[in-house]
Amino acid sequence: LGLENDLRRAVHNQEFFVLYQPKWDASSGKAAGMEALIRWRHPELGIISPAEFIPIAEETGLIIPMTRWIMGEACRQNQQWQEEGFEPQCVSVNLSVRVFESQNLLDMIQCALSGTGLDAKYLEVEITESILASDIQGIISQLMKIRELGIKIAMDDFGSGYSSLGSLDKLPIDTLKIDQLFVREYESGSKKAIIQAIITLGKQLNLELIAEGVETIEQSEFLNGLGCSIMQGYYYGRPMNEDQIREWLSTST
Ligand code: G
Ligand code: G
Ligand code: MN
Ligand code: NA
Repeated sequence: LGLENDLRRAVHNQEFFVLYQPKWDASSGKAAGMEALIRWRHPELGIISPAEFIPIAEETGLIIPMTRWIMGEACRQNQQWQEEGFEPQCVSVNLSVRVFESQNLLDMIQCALSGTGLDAKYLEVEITESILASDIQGIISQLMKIRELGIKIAMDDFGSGYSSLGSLDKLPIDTLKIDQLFVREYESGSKKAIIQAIITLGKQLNLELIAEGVETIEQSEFLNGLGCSIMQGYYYGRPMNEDQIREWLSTST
Protein backbone atom coordinates (compact mmCIF):
# COMPACT_ATOMS: atom_id res chain seq x y z
CA LEU A 1 0.00 0.00 0.00
CA GLY A 2 2.96 2.25 0.71
CA LEU A 3 4.19 1.97 -2.86
CA GLU A 4 0.66 2.37 -4.20
CA ASN A 5 0.24 5.76 -2.54
CA ASP A 6 3.74 6.76 -3.57
CA LEU A 7 2.92 5.81 -7.14
CA ARG A 8 -0.18 8.01 -7.14
CA ARG A 9 1.98 10.89 -5.98
CA ALA A 10 4.65 10.03 -8.56
CA VAL A 11 2.16 10.36 -11.41
CA HIS A 12 1.12 13.71 -10.04
CA ASN A 13 4.68 14.97 -9.37
CA GLN A 14 6.23 13.56 -12.54
CA GLU A 15 8.85 11.46 -10.81
CA PHE A 16 9.29 9.29 -13.90
CA PHE A 17 11.92 9.46 -16.59
CA VAL A 18 12.57 7.53 -19.77
CA LEU A 19 15.54 5.52 -20.95
CA TYR A 20 15.89 4.39 -24.57
CA GLN A 21 17.38 1.06 -25.56
CA PRO A 22 18.85 0.81 -29.07
CA LYS A 23 17.85 -1.73 -31.69
CA TRP A 24 20.56 -2.62 -34.15
CA ASP A 25 20.49 -4.05 -37.67
CA ALA A 26 23.48 -6.38 -37.85
CA SER A 27 23.13 -6.88 -41.61
CA SER A 28 23.40 -3.19 -42.51
CA GLY A 29 25.44 -2.24 -39.43
CA LYS A 30 23.05 0.60 -38.58
CA ALA A 31 20.64 1.79 -35.94
CA ALA A 32 17.20 0.19 -36.24
CA GLY A 33 15.16 2.21 -33.75
CA MET A 34 14.85 2.11 -29.99
CA GLU A 35 12.51 1.15 -27.16
CA ALA A 36 11.33 3.61 -24.50
CA LEU A 37 11.54 2.14 -20.98
CA ILE A 38 10.06 3.91 -17.98
CA ARG A 39 11.99 4.52 -14.74
CA TRP A 40 10.85 5.90 -11.39
CA ARG A 41 13.04 8.16 -9.30
CA HIS A 42 11.48 7.73 -5.86
CA PRO A 43 12.36 10.66 -3.58
CA GLU A 44 13.45 8.40 -0.68
CA LEU A 45 14.02 4.96 -2.20
CA GLY A 46 15.93 6.04 -5.30
CA ILE A 47 15.47 4.39 -8.69
CA ILE A 48 12.81 1.67 -8.61
CA SER A 49 12.62 -0.96 -11.34
CA PRO A 50 9.47 -1.18 -13.48
CA ALA A 51 9.34 -4.88 -12.60
CA GLU A 52 8.31 -3.68 -9.11
CA PHE A 53 5.94 -0.86 -9.90
CA ILE A 54 4.31 -1.80 -13.23
CA PRO A 55 2.23 -4.58 -11.58
CA ILE A 56 0.95 -2.05 -8.99
CA ALA A 57 0.29 0.48 -11.73
CA GLU A 58 -1.71 -2.15 -13.62
CA GLU A 59 -3.81 -3.14 -10.59
CA THR A 60 -4.62 0.45 -9.69
CA GLY A 61 -5.19 1.72 -13.23
CA LEU A 62 -2.37 4.24 -12.80
CA ILE A 63 -0.75 2.54 -15.77
CA ILE A 64 -3.07 4.60 -18.00
CA PRO A 65 -1.84 8.08 -17.02
CA MET A 66 1.72 6.69 -16.84
CA THR A 67 1.53 5.35 -20.37
CA ARG A 68 -0.02 8.60 -21.57
CA TRP A 69 2.98 10.38 -20.09
CA ILE A 70 5.71 8.09 -21.48
CA MET A 71 4.12 8.01 -24.92
CA GLY A 72 3.99 11.79 -25.07
CA GLU A 73 7.54 12.05 -23.78
CA ALA A 74 8.90 9.46 -26.24
CA CYS A 75 7.21 11.25 -29.17
CA ARG A 76 8.44 14.66 -28.04
CA GLN A 77 12.00 13.39 -27.64
CA ASN A 78 11.96 11.54 -30.95
CA GLN A 79 10.68 14.61 -32.80
CA GLN A 80 13.40 16.68 -31.13
CA TRP A 81 16.18 14.31 -32.24
CA GLN A 82 14.84 14.56 -35.78
CA GLU A 83 14.77 18.35 -35.62
CA GLU A 84 18.39 18.26 -34.46
CA GLY A 85 19.19 16.49 -37.71
CA PHE A 86 19.62 12.88 -36.64
CA GLU A 87 18.41 10.23 -39.04
CA PRO A 88 14.77 9.42 -38.12
CA GLN A 89 14.25 6.36 -35.94
CA CYS A 90 11.15 4.50 -34.84
CA VAL A 91 10.64 4.53 -31.05
CA SER A 92 8.50 1.87 -29.40
CA VAL A 93 6.43 2.14 -26.23
CA ASN A 94 5.28 -0.87 -24.15
CA LEU A 95 1.53 -1.30 -23.61
CA SER A 96 0.10 -3.33 -20.74
CA VAL A 97 -3.04 -5.33 -21.52
CA ARG A 98 -4.99 -2.90 -19.38
CA VAL A 99 -3.88 -0.03 -21.64
CA PHE A 100 -4.35 -2.02 -24.84
CA GLU A 101 -7.97 -2.70 -23.84
CA SER A 102 -8.64 0.82 -22.68
CA GLN A 103 -11.05 3.17 -24.45
CA ASN A 104 -8.44 5.89 -23.98
CA LEU A 105 -5.74 4.27 -26.09
CA LEU A 106 -6.52 5.74 -29.50
CA ASP A 107 -6.96 9.20 -28.05
CA MET A 108 -3.69 8.79 -26.14
CA ILE A 109 -1.80 7.93 -29.33
CA GLN A 110 -3.41 10.72 -31.36
CA CYS A 111 -2.66 13.28 -28.66
CA ALA A 112 0.98 12.17 -28.43
CA LEU A 113 1.40 12.50 -32.20
CA SER A 114 -0.50 15.73 -32.73
CA GLY A 115 0.96 17.32 -29.61
CA THR A 116 4.52 16.78 -30.82
CA GLY A 117 4.21 16.76 -34.60
CA LEU A 118 5.89 13.35 -34.83
CA ASP A 119 5.10 11.42 -38.02
CA ALA A 120 3.11 8.31 -37.02
CA LYS A 121 5.52 6.03 -38.87
CA TYR A 122 8.15 6.75 -36.19
CA LEU A 123 6.00 5.39 -33.36
CA GLU A 124 5.48 1.73 -32.52
CA VAL A 125 3.67 0.00 -29.66
CA GLU A 126 4.76 -3.29 -28.08
CA ILE A 127 2.03 -5.61 -26.82
CA THR A 128 2.39 -9.07 -25.30
CA GLU A 129 0.68 -12.37 -25.91
CA SER A 130 -1.34 -11.81 -22.73
CA ILE A 131 -3.74 -9.65 -24.79
CA LEU A 132 -4.89 -12.95 -26.30
CA ALA A 133 -6.80 -13.82 -23.14
CA SER A 134 -9.81 -11.85 -24.40
CA ASP A 135 -11.97 -12.41 -27.48
CA ILE A 136 -10.08 -12.53 -30.73
CA GLN A 137 -12.49 -10.37 -32.75
CA GLY A 138 -12.22 -7.59 -30.18
CA ILE A 139 -8.42 -7.82 -30.23
CA ILE A 140 -8.26 -7.73 -34.03
CA SER A 141 -10.54 -4.72 -34.20
CA GLN A 142 -8.47 -2.84 -31.60
CA LEU A 143 -5.24 -3.70 -33.46
CA MET A 144 -6.75 -2.48 -36.73
CA LYS A 145 -7.79 0.83 -35.17
CA ILE A 146 -4.27 1.34 -33.83
CA ARG A 147 -2.78 0.54 -37.19
CA GLU A 148 -5.09 2.92 -39.00
CA LEU A 149 -3.34 5.70 -37.11
CA GLY A 150 -0.23 4.77 -39.08
CA ILE A 151 1.83 3.40 -36.21
CA LYS A 152 3.46 -0.03 -36.01
CA ILE A 153 2.69 -2.91 -33.67
CA ALA A 154 5.20 -5.39 -32.26
CA MET A 155 4.49 -8.57 -30.29
CA ASP A 156 6.88 -8.44 -27.34
CA ASP A 157 8.39 -11.42 -25.46
CA PHE A 158 7.09 -13.72 -28.18
CA GLY A 159 7.03 -17.40 -27.30
CA SER A 160 7.04 -16.94 -23.55
CA GLY A 161 3.37 -16.42 -22.77
CA TYR A 162 0.01 -17.67 -23.94
CA SER A 163 0.38 -20.01 -26.85
CA SER A 164 -0.86 -17.88 -29.70
CA LEU A 165 0.06 -19.83 -32.79
CA GLY A 166 -3.59 -20.52 -33.63
CA SER A 167 -4.43 -16.86 -33.98
CA LEU A 168 -1.09 -15.33 -34.92
CA ASP A 169 -1.91 -15.28 -38.63
CA LYS A 170 -5.09 -13.29 -37.93
CA LEU A 171 -3.38 -10.54 -35.98
CA PRO A 172 -2.56 -7.34 -37.87
CA ILE A 173 0.93 -6.86 -36.42
CA ASP A 174 4.28 -5.91 -37.96
CA THR A 175 6.98 -7.45 -35.79
CA LEU A 176 7.77 -10.40 -33.53
CA LYS A 177 10.25 -9.83 -30.73
CA ILE A 178 11.88 -13.13 -29.81
CA ASP A 179 11.90 -13.47 -26.01
CA GLN A 180 15.25 -13.07 -24.23
CA LEU A 181 14.83 -16.46 -22.59
CA PHE A 182 15.43 -18.26 -25.89
CA VAL A 183 18.35 -16.06 -26.83
CA ARG A 184 20.02 -16.55 -23.44
CA GLU A 185 19.94 -20.34 -23.81
CA TYR A 186 20.41 -20.51 -27.56
CA GLU A 187 23.07 -23.20 -27.23
CA SER A 188 20.62 -25.68 -25.75
CA GLY A 189 19.17 -27.86 -28.51
CA SER A 190 15.56 -27.23 -27.59
CA LYS A 191 15.91 -23.43 -27.36
CA LYS A 192 17.76 -23.41 -30.66
CA ALA A 193 14.86 -25.31 -32.25
CA ILE A 194 12.37 -22.80 -30.83
CA ILE A 195 14.34 -19.83 -32.16
CA GLN A 196 14.51 -21.44 -35.60
CA ALA A 197 10.78 -22.16 -35.53
CA ILE A 198 9.92 -18.57 -34.54
CA ILE A 199 12.13 -17.14 -37.30
CA THR A 200 10.60 -19.46 -39.92
CA LEU A 201 7.11 -18.60 -38.72
CA GLY A 202 7.81 -14.86 -38.74
CA LYS A 203 9.19 -15.00 -42.27
CA GLN A 204 6.26 -17.06 -43.55
CA LEU A 205 3.85 -14.54 -42.07
CA ASN A 206 5.85 -11.60 -43.46
CA LEU A 207 6.65 -10.25 -40.04
CA GLU A 208 9.77 -8.43 -39.06
CA LEU A 209 11.86 -10.22 -36.43
CA ILE A 210 13.85 -8.77 -33.56
CA ALA A 211 15.90 -10.80 -31.10
CA GLU A 212 15.92 -9.50 -27.54
CA GLY A 213 18.49 -9.91 -24.80
CA VAL A 214 21.48 -10.27 -27.13
CA GLU A 215 24.51 -10.07 -24.84
CA THR A 216 27.30 -11.70 -26.87
CA ILE A 217 28.72 -11.65 -30.38
CA GLU A 218 28.13 -15.41 -30.55
CA GLN A 219 24.40 -14.93 -29.99
CA SER A 220 24.34 -12.17 -32.57
CA GLU A 221 26.10 -14.26 -35.20
CA PHE A 222 23.89 -17.24 -34.51
CA LEU A 223 20.71 -15.17 -34.94
CA ASN A 224 21.98 -13.31 -37.99
CA GLY A 225 22.91 -16.65 -39.55
CA LEU A 226 19.30 -17.78 -39.20
CA GLY A 227 18.03 -14.61 -40.89
CA CYS A 228 17.13 -12.53 -37.84
CA SER A 229 19.37 -9.50 -38.26
CA ILE A 230 17.72 -6.98 -35.95
CA MET A 231 18.95 -7.20 -32.38
CA GLN A 232 18.39 -5.58 -29.05
CA GLY A 233 20.43 -6.31 -25.97
CA TYR A 234 23.31 -5.27 -23.76
CA TYR A 235 25.83 -6.27 -26.41
CA TYR A 236 24.53 -3.43 -28.62
CA GLY A 237 23.41 -1.01 -25.94
CA ARG A 238 21.86 -0.70 -22.53
CA PRO A 239 18.88 1.56 -21.90
CA MET A 240 20.33 5.10 -22.16
CA ASN A 241 19.35 8.69 -21.45
CA GLU A 242 18.67 11.22 -24.21
CA ASP A 243 22.25 12.51 -24.39
CA GLN A 244 23.74 9.02 -24.54
CA ILE A 245 21.29 8.29 -27.36
CA ARG A 246 22.52 11.38 -29.25
CA GLU A 247 26.03 10.00 -28.90
CA TRP A 248 24.86 6.62 -30.15
CA LEU A 249 22.89 8.12 -33.07
CA SER A 250 25.85 10.12 -34.20
CA THR A 251 28.01 6.99 -34.50
CA SER A 252 25.35 4.50 -35.65
CA THR A 253 23.49 6.09 -38.55
O1 G B 1 13.49 -1.77 -18.50
P1 G B 1 13.38 -3.07 -17.76
O2 G B 1 14.01 -4.30 -18.32
O3 G B 1 13.77 -2.92 -16.33
O4 G B 1 11.79 -3.35 -17.76
C1 G B 1 11.22 -4.34 -16.97
C2 G B 1 9.82 -4.59 -17.48
O5 G B 1 9.04 -3.39 -17.43
C3 G B 1 9.79 -5.07 -18.92
O6 G B 1 8.83 -6.11 -19.01
C4 G B 1 9.31 -3.86 -19.68
O7 G B 1 8.56 -4.21 -20.82
C5 G B 1 8.41 -3.18 -18.66
N1 G B 1 8.28 -1.75 -18.96
C6 G B 1 9.24 -0.81 -19.03
N2 G B 1 8.71 0.40 -19.34
C7 G B 1 7.38 0.19 -19.49
C8 G B 1 6.27 1.03 -19.81
O8 G B 1 6.40 2.23 -20.09
N3 G B 1 5.03 0.45 -19.83
C9 G B 1 4.85 -0.86 -19.56
N4 G B 1 3.61 -1.34 -19.61
N5 G B 1 5.86 -1.69 -19.27
C10 G B 1 7.11 -1.17 -19.23
O1 G C 1 9.50 -7.02 -21.50
P1 G C 1 10.43 -6.19 -22.33
O2 G C 1 11.03 -6.96 -23.43
O3 G C 1 9.85 -4.89 -22.77
O4 G C 1 11.61 -5.82 -21.34
C1 G C 1 12.79 -5.26 -21.76
C2 G C 1 13.69 -5.41 -20.55
O5 G C 1 14.81 -6.22 -20.86
C3 G C 1 14.21 -4.06 -20.08
O6 G C 1 14.08 -3.97 -18.71
C4 G C 1 15.69 -4.12 -20.45
O7 G C 1 16.44 -3.40 -19.49
C5 G C 1 15.97 -5.61 -20.38
N1 G C 1 17.07 -5.99 -21.27
C6 G C 1 17.34 -5.46 -22.49
N2 G C 1 18.42 -6.05 -23.05
C7 G C 1 18.84 -6.97 -22.16
C8 G C 1 19.93 -7.89 -22.17
O8 G C 1 20.74 -7.99 -23.10
N3 G C 1 20.05 -8.70 -21.09
C9 G C 1 19.18 -8.63 -20.03
N4 G C 1 19.40 -9.46 -19.01
N5 G C 1 18.14 -7.77 -19.99
C10 G C 1 17.98 -6.94 -21.04
MN1 MN D 1 9.41 -4.40 -24.75
NA1 NA E 1 10.44 -8.09 -24.56
